[in-house]
Amino acid sequence: MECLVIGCSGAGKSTLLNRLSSEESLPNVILPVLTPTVGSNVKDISFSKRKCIRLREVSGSLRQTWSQYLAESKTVIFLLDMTNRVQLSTGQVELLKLLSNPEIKDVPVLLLLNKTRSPVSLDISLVYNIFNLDLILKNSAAAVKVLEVDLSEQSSIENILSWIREKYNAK
Ligand SMILES: Nc1nc2c(ncn2[C@@H]2O[C@H](COP(=O)(O)OP(=O)(O)O)[C@@H](O)[C@H]2O)c(=O)[nH]1
Ligand SMILES: [Mg+2]
Repeated sequence: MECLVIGCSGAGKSTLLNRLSSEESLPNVILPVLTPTVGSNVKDISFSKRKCIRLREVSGSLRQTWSQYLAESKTVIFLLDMTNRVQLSTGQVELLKLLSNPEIKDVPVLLLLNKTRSPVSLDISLVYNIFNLDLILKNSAAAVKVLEVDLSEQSSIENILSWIREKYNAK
């Protein structure tokens, strides 16, 4: 069962797929500038014992279709770009829609507050306040784990990987 990777355009979905599926170890890196994905994009991560998990990115421009992928998804990773003030309200609406969808009930969600190492990243507590994030999480039908990350950092990638391993029971 796939892991659905969603979030507004530029939030870091393709970067996440690339970082997680990379065969190399995961040092801190300078991230390349990517062109926006149009449509959907898949990458596989391999674990030992031939366990393979497919990550499916569906672009921000297709956000009306995100919910259609829930039936095939065992987990969801939702990214929010902490440097993009303009996009945050769209992100909030989409997150609310996702978490109030009846299909999300048995689907664990990983909410990534991304780009937190950027000098123009918003203050996390401010985002919690503006977003009413605690309330959103409290009322969510899905189990939501929140991580503050920066995809350039090895430690962030490792934290994301361990969440995936736990949910798929993969070593
Ligand atoms: N500083 C910083 N930049 C990031 C991070 N994640 C992604 N980016 C950059 O944000 C841009 C958009 O990322 P991309 O993965 O294409 O976003 P997508 O549209 O959600 O697939 C790219 O130039 C990435 O290098 C991050 O954690 N920190
Ligand atoms: Mg993309």
